[in-house]
Amino acid sequence: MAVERTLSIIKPDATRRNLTGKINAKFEDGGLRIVAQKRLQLSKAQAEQFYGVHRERGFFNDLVSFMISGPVVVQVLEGENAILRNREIMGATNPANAAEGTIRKEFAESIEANSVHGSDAADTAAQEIAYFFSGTEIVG
Ligand code: DGI
Repeated sequence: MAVERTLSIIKPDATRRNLTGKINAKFEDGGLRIVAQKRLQLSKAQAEQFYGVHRERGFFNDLVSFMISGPVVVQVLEGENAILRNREIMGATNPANAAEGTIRKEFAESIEANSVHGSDAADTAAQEIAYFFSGTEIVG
């Protein structure tokens, strides 16, 4: 299996409740290594660009407002099969459907305030990592 990198975001609902450490423990216990990390306040333009694929969806404005409602922690996670592995650790988008032991099952408040983002494929992972990090900020 290939070693991959994926982009993770700890969302404002989780930073507000001081859950960064508990969420990071889920990643590390799940076999992923945090090889870059920084805490940011996203601008409206950044959030709109990041979630641009959802621009036509009815929830887009609410999603952008939520993502700028407080600080986020953006991260690069590295490990074997990291993109899929992170999606497993996160759990389903809607916490009502998330499996036991996943971040979203334990911590998410709703389908929107669902505590974490994780890239869904190799091409989006590469784009999303480059959006937030320069090469020298990632130390494997
Ligand atoms: O990759 P995911 O975060 O699991 O899910 P996604 O790419 O389908 O959607 C991105 C985010 O958009 C998701 O984490 C929360 C929000 N979202 C998705 N579907 C809905 C939604 N928000 C609302 N309010 N309603 C939805 O149906």
